[in-house]
Amino acid sequence: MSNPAIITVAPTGPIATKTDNPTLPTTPTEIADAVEAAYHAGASVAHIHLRDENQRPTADLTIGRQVMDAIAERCPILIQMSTGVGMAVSFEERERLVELRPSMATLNPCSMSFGMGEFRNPPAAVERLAAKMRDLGIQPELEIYDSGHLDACLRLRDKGLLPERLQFSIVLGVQGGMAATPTNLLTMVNRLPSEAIWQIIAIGRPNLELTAIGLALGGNARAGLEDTLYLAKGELSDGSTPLVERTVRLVRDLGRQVASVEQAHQELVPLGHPALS
Ligand code: KMH
Ligand code: ZN
Repeated sequence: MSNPAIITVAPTGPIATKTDNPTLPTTPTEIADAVEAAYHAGASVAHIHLRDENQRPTADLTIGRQVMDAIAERCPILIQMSTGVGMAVSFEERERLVELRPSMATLNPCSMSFGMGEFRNPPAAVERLAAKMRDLGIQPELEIYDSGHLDACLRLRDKGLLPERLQFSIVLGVQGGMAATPTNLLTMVNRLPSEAIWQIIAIGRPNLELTAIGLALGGNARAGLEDTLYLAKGELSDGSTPLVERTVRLVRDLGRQVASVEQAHQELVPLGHPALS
């Protein structure tokens, strides 16, 4: 029997606004409500981006604490804080977010073009953040948007900056990274270390097909408005919950189980971060 599928909800992201989808949660209360609904639908991890009062991405620690507290009041879901934050926020501000001690946080290993923007992750700064996460016992989720990003992660591991068992998000469909095709997904999955934990993040239109292929291959899955604003062509999703529910159906139709928070914690946070206690 295959491993239970861990579903991560990504309710906000760094780019969309309420103009793009009026149900996009941006305030701490809206984000926590969206996460709670996704938890009840089957998500066991919440990937969190923070926004200020003008909906702009922010690494403000007070807002971060408010969001984490509001989520913890509502449900025991694992929190994976985005250190990607948004293109206009400096790396120095972004990296401070790990001081909030989420169970997990993303680690973006390389700089790249990102649509018309520039996503800056200089090598020395990435090493510094990886070391900080290691020292704080925060599990990194490695976001790889191109095949060389995997090699960069393996070099970080060889320098002792990452845990032995690596956890990847294979991000497909960002303009500046790999295209969202089944061939690219298979190529990346075949190159991962055999014991690695992984999920696909498919941006935009191919989100459903590639999420289904990833689940069929034994990976985990991510769902939410960060990755696609639509449930079907021309049909905006009413928040992230319908996208999580769709992923739950895919998991079950494929004969797999949806991981509980406890199972996700056991799989993803091997050091036993005190987040659940
Ligand atoms: N929206 C993702 C493709 C992160 O969260 O660390 C990029 C991102 C990275 O937001
Ligand atoms: Zn993100």
